[in-house]
This record gives sequence, structure tokens and C-alpha cells, in this order.
Amino acid sequence: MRILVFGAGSLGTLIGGLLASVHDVTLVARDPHASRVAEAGLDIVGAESRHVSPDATTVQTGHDADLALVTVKSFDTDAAAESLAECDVDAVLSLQNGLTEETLESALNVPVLAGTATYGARLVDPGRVECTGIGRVVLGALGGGPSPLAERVGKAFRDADINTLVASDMPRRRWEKLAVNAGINAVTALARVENGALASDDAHDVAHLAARETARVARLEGVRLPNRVARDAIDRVVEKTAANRSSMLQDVDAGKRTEVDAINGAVVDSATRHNFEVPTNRTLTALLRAWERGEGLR
Ligand code: KPL
Repeated sequence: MRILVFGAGSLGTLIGGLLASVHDVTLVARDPHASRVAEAGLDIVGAESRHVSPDATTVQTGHDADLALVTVKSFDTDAAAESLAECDVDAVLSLQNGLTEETLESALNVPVLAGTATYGARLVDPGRVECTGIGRVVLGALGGGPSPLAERVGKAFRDADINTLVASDMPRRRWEKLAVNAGINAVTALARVENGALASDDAHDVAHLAARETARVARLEGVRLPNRVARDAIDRVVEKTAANRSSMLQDVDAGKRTEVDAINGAVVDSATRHNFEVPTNRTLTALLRAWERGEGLR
């Protein structure tokens, strides 16, 4: 399969690198990473280790591929969709945080699959990515139900030894992941604590409230996600990733713009459309946006 990885940061580089063992992969990345991979190949180290030689480029348009794997930060989704409209791709799979697939779907005239990935990845140096944990990719039709395309993409991932599940209930899984991210990311970023701190801290209650609001909004959107399932998902992820610094905390630490708009902000936007109040998500969104403004990031 010819696969274009659009936005090859840490996760995109890891998944693209694993796929490159058996598929024809092009990484669209920033320099110096893109040039380094193009010249000397990619070293994958850590839980998975191998040397692979995908194509790599900073050029974003004019590509031809069976599948575009989108791994850009959520706030770059519009720009990615514009560039992908200038490519010839047959299908798109998003492995991003937040509800970004609809943006890709409305901008592109090809099927868009939804996906989640729990592989841990860290870009150590240009041309070198560390797999910090073998997780799982779950993918399927955006609207749920069976999908021959998702089955084909799932097989392509499994052929590359990527732990992959093809699921027919992506709407619920996407909202459950949104509830987890809404609860954990903003709270850990604002409190500057590792995920595990939410097991015992007062911040735990704030994370649960954000997740419960998200579950309620999911139901208003027609997706069956009981409050208890969202809260249990938070507790499970906090326990399993206790030592992790969430992606939003890493962004704040690095002085970078966060994905709050696509996570807590998306919950607020959806709740507003349904005339429903989500005070916890609204507060978390406002605080993160205030921090970003203070840093000159928005
Ligand atoms: O996805 C995550 C993130 O940090 O973005 C969680 C699940 C919260 C793990 O850190």
C-alpha cells in the first residue's frame, strides 16, 4: 500500500516508520527531520527497534497515495486538509486528538476513517524516534458500522506488525477518548502534574466532572456513552499512564500552543449547539486559552 504520513512528528514518524517495513511510505515532516530521514533513513529505537528507509519530504502537495495518515496537531487540520486537497489520495485515516475527522471529511472528497493510537512515541533527534510503549491502533468508519476500507487498512497495519483493531463503534470510542482527554489533559497541564497525580488529588474530581460533561454532550450528539463509562475510562487511563506527562502538559512545558480547542473547546462548542452548559470544560478552555494568549501563542 502507498501511504502518505501527513504531519510526521513523534507518533506519525513511529507509525509511518513501522509501516515502512512492508509498505511504500512517504513522511511529510519538518526539517531537519525530513532531510535527515531522506538522506540516512529512520532509526526506530526502544520497545520496537529497526532501521527503515521511507521517503521523506517537507513538500505538502502533489503526492499520490492509497492512504493519507493524518497525524498533525489538531489546530493544523484545516491547513492539512487544504494541502491534501492538492494530493491524489484515495482515503484518509486520522490518528489525531480531538474531533478533527469532520473537518477532513468536509474538505476532501474521499472516505475518512477515524482512529485512535495509544503507542508511545518520542522524537529523540532528527531521523530517530523512540517507541516508549507498544499500544494499539483502533480504526473504523467515522459513522460506525462495518467498513471494507477499514478492514483493508487494518490488514495493512497488521501486516506491518502494528497491534490493530478494526472497530465498528468508532463514534462511541471517539467520544470516550475525548472524555479522557478532556478530563486528563487540561487538568494535568494547568496543575503541572503527571497523569498519576489525578488518582488522589482534588484535581481528580475536576477531571471526572469534565469527563461526565463530555459523556452528556456525546449523548446529546446521539452517541451512547454513560457517565460511568467515561469516569471509569479516566480512572483506567490515569492508572495505566501514571508516570506520563500528558501531551498538553508537554506542550505547556515546551511553551507551545495546546490542543485545548479541539478537546475541551470542542465539548463546549457542541454543548452550546444543544443549549447545554458545561461549566467545567468552559473553565478549563478559558484558562488554557488565557495561558496561550499570555505566551503570544494565539
Ligand atoms: O492521550 C493522552 C494525552 O496525553 O494526550 C493521555 C491518554 C491523556 C495519556 O497521557
